[in-house]
Amino acid sequence: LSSLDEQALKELIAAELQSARDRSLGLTTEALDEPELTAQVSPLMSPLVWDLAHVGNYEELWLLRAAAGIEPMRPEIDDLYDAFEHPRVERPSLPLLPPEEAREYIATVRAKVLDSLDAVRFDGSGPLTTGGFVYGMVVQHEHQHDETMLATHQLRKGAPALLDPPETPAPARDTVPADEVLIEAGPFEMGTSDDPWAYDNERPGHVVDLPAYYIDTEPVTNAAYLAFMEAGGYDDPQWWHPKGWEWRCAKGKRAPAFWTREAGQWLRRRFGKLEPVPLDEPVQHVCWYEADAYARWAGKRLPTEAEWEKAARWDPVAARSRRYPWGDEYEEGRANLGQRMLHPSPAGSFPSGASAYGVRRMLGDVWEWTSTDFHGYPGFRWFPYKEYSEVFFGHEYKVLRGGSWATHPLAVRGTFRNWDYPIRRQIFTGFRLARDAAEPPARPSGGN
Ligand code: AVJ
Ligand code: FE
Repeated sequence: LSSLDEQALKELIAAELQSARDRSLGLTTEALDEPELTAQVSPLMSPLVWDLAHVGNYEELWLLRAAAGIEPMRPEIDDLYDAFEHPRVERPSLPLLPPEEAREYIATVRAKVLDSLDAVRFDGSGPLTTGGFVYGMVVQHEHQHDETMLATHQLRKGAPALLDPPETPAPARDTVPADEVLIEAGPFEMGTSDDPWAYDNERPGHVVDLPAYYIDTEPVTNAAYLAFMEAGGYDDPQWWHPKGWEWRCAKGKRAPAFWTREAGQWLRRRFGKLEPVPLDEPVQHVCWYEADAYARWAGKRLPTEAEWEKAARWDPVAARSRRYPWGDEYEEGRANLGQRMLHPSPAGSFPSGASAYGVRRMLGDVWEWTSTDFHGYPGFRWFPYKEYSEVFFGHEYKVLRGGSWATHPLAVRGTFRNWDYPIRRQIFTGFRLARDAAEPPARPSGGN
């Protein structure tokens, strides 16, 4: 990105806006009728047609009004699509644009964005447009909502509306050389001060000094998680955080979301289809409390956010942090990102995505819970609006890292931070484990 001249960057932006839109329209296809698009499948989610018009309204606010100085097109609908005015549970009862009108509105916004792009300067006219930042923000925003729409599809009951893409050749796999690697004590650079499309919460770059620790080379698999279940993990309060045990008892949970047991076999419902739980894929749809309980049972713990990032980005030989685990440039085929399949990949996949330390699949497959609460880095300043991240800082949210199979490559990097409540399971989330290097594992090799 930083190496492109303004013209080339604008061409890339136009192409990426288009591909995000193709994706959004694919998730709200006309194969879904109006009742499907306007229904609320869960109080946790918006109707799909809300997400669709919301991405267009956000684009109008930031790219037409703020960046290009164009008059509001439909100021009367701003309130409907303001996520802070109306929590998700209220959205189905709002007078939302019906699907056809929503598609028309977002297409009109887009046409005006492309018309005005030439005239907007990416240097000198202020931080919003420097390096194309606000365009990058809008592309990432649309992809974030596409991932949210995938979670809505996953929660939806009834016949499948999304189909697995045609089988592509299985990604290269090999055996994982070791279960965990040692990350030696020492400082590393966390976050970034110069990534042009990084969010405010990824900034500023700062040095963090960590004691030595071990981190798993791969996310915890379904097989390993099943061992925890079969060992009675859901029935033993000693493994659980007190609030986690409360959650477990109140909700009566005994397995990851979307799992059911039939005739002695564990099945999962994935986008409307029941299938055997694939043992070698990372466990998905577990909340922070489940990840935390598993970790305690395995004699380990969740990594802190800083431990996750050092293992993913730090190159101890060059003594610098990389943008991606494998280097500074995104390269196709090194991670299961971008909805290339509708599930995580099996253990051993994407060996070429390993970090300098040999830690694998840090990006893609499943978001990973960390033990860290969501806070601003030292010197944090909100930009360009407080409601992207600052209003969520505190002790309520846990940080998630690395993106999932549903995350677009432009919407994640080694510094990217996501967050959610510790009880949430509809997101495409798993975890990996860590432990202090100073102490031996409490159980030999844990469950992983
Ligand atoms: C960064 C994924 C927590 O989707 O709720 C979307 C991003 N901000 N619209 C979300 C976001 C405004 C946010 N997460
Ligand atoms: Fe949004």
